[in-house]
Amino acid sequence: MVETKTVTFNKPIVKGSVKVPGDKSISHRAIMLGSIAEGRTRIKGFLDGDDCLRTIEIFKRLGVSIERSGTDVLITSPGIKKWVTPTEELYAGNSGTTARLMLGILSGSAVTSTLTGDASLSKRPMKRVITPLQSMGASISGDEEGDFLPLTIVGSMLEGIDYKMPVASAQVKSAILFAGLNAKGETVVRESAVSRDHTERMLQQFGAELLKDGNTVRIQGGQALSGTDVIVPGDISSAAFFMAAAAMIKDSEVIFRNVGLNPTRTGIIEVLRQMGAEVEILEHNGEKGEYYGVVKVAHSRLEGIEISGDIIPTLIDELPIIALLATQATGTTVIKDAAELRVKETDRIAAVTDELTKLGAKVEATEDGMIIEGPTPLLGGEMKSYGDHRIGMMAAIAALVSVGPIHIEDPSCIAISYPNFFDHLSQLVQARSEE
Ligand code: SPQ
Repeated sequence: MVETKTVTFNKPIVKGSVKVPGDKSISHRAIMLGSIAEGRTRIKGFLDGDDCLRTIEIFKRLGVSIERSGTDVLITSPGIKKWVTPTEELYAGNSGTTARLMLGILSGSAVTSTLTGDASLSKRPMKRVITPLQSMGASISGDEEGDFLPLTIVGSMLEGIDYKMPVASAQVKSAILFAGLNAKGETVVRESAVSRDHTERMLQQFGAELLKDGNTVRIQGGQALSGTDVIVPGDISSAAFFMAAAAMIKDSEVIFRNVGLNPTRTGIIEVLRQMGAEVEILEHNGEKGEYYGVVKVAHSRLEGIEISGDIIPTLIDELPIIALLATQATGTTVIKDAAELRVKETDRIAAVTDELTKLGAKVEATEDGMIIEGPTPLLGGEMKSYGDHRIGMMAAIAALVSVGPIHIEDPSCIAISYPNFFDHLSQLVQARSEE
């Protein structure tokens, strides 16, 4: 039987401060690079969510020693050249990042392995990664189409390529860079718009040399990495749910401590400001590696805006919660150039449109986005998560502005990126004193 969680509030305000868990994208990459590198890597602030734990299990099967104590991780690796051939399949669970980046890493390793995933991940396209990897000489085989997991990868000697990416995707870019690290010669990746650059930053932290020039990244193959220390800042994609709550609920104000401020991820801050919310960066830290800081978000009157073009990759995972926010803003919000949403853990354009429409919101799905008219009062009711953490969290935040309770079907998926989400939700919500 599918679990249901009822979330209900009576005229709430959100107030206080919160330290969201570690960044999911950075946590994956820290485990990956710590395992590719020879020696010891210590990670602090690791996200102990389901997806990142899958990445750890995969490297353990490849012979890497990984000890975890909460959000501290110690990796001791013999280096990619000395990994052992796994005796079991490598299971990526629900994690697209694990699957796609592992394809790039395993292609240039010395082991043969089979990568599998859950039902949702087995429907997500892998060809976008397989095509460039095969042109580097990778041996990847699967079903007839070769687009979906399970896939078998025979580690091979790869050749560098010069690749122009058809979609702005950090997963595709990272898979090629990881393969390029173990290929002969130079690998060049050209993006149409800059996607999150955590792989580039962390490769440099582990001692690799790479050149970044606008939307182009170049890496020389054959560079050996050595273990290092990595500090993972809080995930701005997780913070975004409470940022949106603070922005849309009258009298609310939330301070986010230690939240990641990498400029390839801060599109949500720009959108909140453009819509009229009060956003203040109280502290900005970090020189090398990742930026992080303290951010305050407070309510103000919100207006609909257009969100399209180069900003999309910097807030792609925030679009479900931005859609909910737009239902509470005055006027029309248009989201364009976001067709990628259709190939996430679920079709997020269809899921957001269907679930918000059920509550009485005016949301129209388009091929590459959504058009939302606001403000509309939201009713309570049943909302499906579709096993997608971002849709599950959007549903819980909808309960803050709906007149009746929200019953979330299958809320457990939220643990993929935010295991203590409901604790933080109840800590931040306060009852409004009678006016
Ligand atoms: O790992 P997964 O399942 O693909 O995670 C998602 C998410 O919402 O958490 C997408 F469904 O984030 C991706 C993101 O959309 C994580 C990611 C990364 O770490 O490199 C990059 C983005 O995907 P893409 O396809 O644009 O590269």
